Amino acid sequence: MFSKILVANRGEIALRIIRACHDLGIEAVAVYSEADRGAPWLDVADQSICIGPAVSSESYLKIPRIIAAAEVTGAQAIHPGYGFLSENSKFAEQCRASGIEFIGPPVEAMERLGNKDKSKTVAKAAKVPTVPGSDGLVHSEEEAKKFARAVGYPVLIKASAGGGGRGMRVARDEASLVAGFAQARAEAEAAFKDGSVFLEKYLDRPRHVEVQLLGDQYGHVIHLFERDCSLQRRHQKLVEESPSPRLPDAVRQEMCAAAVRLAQEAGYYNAGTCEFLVDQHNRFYFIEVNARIQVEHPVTELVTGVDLIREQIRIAAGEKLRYQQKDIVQRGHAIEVRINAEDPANDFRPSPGVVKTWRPPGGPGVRLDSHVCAGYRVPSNYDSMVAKLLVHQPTRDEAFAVMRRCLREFRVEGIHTTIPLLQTIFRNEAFIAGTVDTTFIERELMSPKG
Ligand code: MV4
Repeated sequence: MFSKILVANRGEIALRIIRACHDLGIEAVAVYSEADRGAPWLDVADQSICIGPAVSSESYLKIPRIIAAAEVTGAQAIHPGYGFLSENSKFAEQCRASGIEFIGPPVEAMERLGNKDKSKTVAKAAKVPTVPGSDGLVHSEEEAKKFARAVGYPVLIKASAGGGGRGMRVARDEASLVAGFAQARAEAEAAFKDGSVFLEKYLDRPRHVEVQLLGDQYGHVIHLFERDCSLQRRHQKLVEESPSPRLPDAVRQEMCAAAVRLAQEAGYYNAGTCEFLVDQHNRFYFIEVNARIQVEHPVTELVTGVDLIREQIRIAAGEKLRYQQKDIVQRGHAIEVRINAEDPANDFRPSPGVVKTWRPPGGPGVRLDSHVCAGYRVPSNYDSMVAKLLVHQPTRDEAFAVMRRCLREFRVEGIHTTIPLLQTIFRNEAFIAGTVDTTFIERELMSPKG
């Protein structure tokens, strides 16, 4: 096992990883940018090193600085968290070249699954259902038209390197296909320096369900059931829960087994997530793999009792998986909400600044993952998430009741937060009934201009 790990991230996930290190008796080295100097999670680490200015490209994304920080502190491994360098295979490769263990999947699996059309090929090889599509990249307008005529409109143009909805266009007829094809390519080229796109049949009001995976370096892969992340706004998840409401158990079992097959096909190990879209007939289709730990991982930790960060570290150190599939059960119901420093009344404008009051909720079955305390200044340079609030209860109804109580109890002053929006969501009939899809927020909860 490692004796010292460098945490290449900030905020709540840095704190979460530092805590997991300490639980394993491992020292944790934190890195920080000038904007995060004096931040509260740095005190929890055993050591901290400044790696550059506020702008991420000069600090949290600067590979040579992070490797150098690991080298000078004698850290044997790096945990990348989520975002930043977490899915950068070049970073994983440079860790390997420097003799530092990257706490994540192997470089080869990252490359195999790193873009959407390649990962779809892997899915097909593993007999995992995929959305009917163009079977590879579409290079010309003519090819796009031919495909769309064959499968029928609407179709979705997707950037191969895409993420967060960027480089994605719905086309409902040939005119919008021609325009969307050019737009998607330009957007993907600008955002990812890779303008390649492919086409899929557009699914109407799908639900987003993802399967958590863990695999060791010896070919043993298990799933830890699913999370439903259908409640999103502009590709930002707001609420995640497990189990997925109204998902028939037979479909759940099939989807989880499919995710395991895909990971095995790709030679994947460590933690990862297989994302699916589920249509109104509960048919599921693979869309992409997230080759990292995700923001919403604690939902799975609550229902399964498995500490995913701890397992990531053990797996990276070469230990065998300590769970068999039969050991993993979904117990009760867990829900997570993301609390952002944004103003919902003002088009979700970021609301950085000093937190004057921070009085979080508590009680049985309540978990708060946050790096914030009273007096903390939320910087404007990074993601605006200030807390993840989770509840774990025997039933979904009880989880909702406790979440409503927690959202009422949570008092934050000095910055705006998304708490009022979350209060509205947890009073919404369709959400309570468990029938929401990925288009719900925009269709039902936002004013026409929102
Ligand atoms: C789709 C889709 C409908 N049909 N693919 C959005 C981001 C990317 N991860 C995949 N996405 C979608 N792919 C087909 N063929 C609808 C979406 C989608 C979506 C998916 C998951 C969560 C939220 C979403 C919001 C809008 C659209």
